[in-house]
Amino acid sequence: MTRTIAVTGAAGSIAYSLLFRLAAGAVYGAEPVRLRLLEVPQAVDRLEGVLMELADCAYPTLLEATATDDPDEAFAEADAALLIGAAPRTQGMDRADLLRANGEVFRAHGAALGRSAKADVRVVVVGNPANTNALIAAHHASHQQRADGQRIDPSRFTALTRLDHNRALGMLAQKVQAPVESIERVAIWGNHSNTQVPDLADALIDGRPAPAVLSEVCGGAANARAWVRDEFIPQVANRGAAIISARGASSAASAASAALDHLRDWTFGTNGARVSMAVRSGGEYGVPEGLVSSFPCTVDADGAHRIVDGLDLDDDRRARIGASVAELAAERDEAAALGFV
Ligand code: NAX
Repeated sequence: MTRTIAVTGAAGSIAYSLLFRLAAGAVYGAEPVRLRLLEVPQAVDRLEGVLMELADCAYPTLLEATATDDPDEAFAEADAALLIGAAPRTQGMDRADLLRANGEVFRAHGAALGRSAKADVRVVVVGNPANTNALIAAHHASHQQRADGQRIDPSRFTALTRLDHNRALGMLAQKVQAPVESIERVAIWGNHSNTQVPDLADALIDGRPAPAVLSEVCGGAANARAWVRDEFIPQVANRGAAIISARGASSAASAASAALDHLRDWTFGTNGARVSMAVRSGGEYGVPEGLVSSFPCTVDADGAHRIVDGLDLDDDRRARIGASVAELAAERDEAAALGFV
């Protein structure tokens, strides 16, 4: 089966790490891919250079790669779309300014996806503010008249919190000196912002509850709780800023890797493992219906994602999740006030 994948912001930093792995089979293995790269008109020349390098890799799995500045052309018959392209956050800009600039981008991209992509397209929004951009794009996609009479369901739009999830996994693995594969059930809740809730209360390390293992490592349950509260949660939530200050540029390779993990798991299933994805809420865990919020999810073998149900959240997690979800609700209200939804 040949897959058609659209990637926006394709001349940017994250895409430069992502496209080569995608073309080489990181998501679809030996299945051939067609890449449709979208950029703003002024970056299409740079994109030609990326196309040359892709051709020079001579990947057996890369059937074709094309570049355009026309969203409908980029999204035509797409099986998946990685929406990385976004208006950059410039000096002095806060999240509200960013939302205003990106509302236009995601309104246009959502509408074009709604008209041109396959009805069962999988959309992964990476560009920030990712959750609310996904909500805006889903809204406009689902309101398009299509030639085939179908309608793209808003649940086909997700946002990337897998990077936060992977950061949490990496940090916990380092703390307890255990391989990443021995850790399950880490979760990220809420917004992809510093209000997010990294959660290891239900995590298992080699099948043992993470809080018990941490208690041994930290010298007692109180120390373990302090490590989670004072180091783990703030460091995961602020990792992006730490990388910018260390590297002088925002996370690119790790963001690319996480986006590929997200799309691969969503396409082929997680075999019961929990991953974090920002998905449309149906009201689970008190998150208002329609918000795109991060939850622990599993994906069935047929590619249907499900929010893990029945988790018993303590007061601390409830309060933190409530605060992050309140931020998402405020972003949605602001998007509504600006006419984006
Ligand atoms: P870059 O500035 O390197 O690249 C972005 C590219 O998008 C540029 O080439 C630009 O021309 C293009 N672009 C802008 N508007 C476009 C449009 N309307 N159509 C098509 N292309 C358009 O940024 P990069 O480092 O690649 O980051 C991209 C986005 O990812 C940013 O919004 C960033 O904040 C976000 N991130 C999200 C993360 C997540 O976990 N959800 C983590 C990493 C990253 O911070």
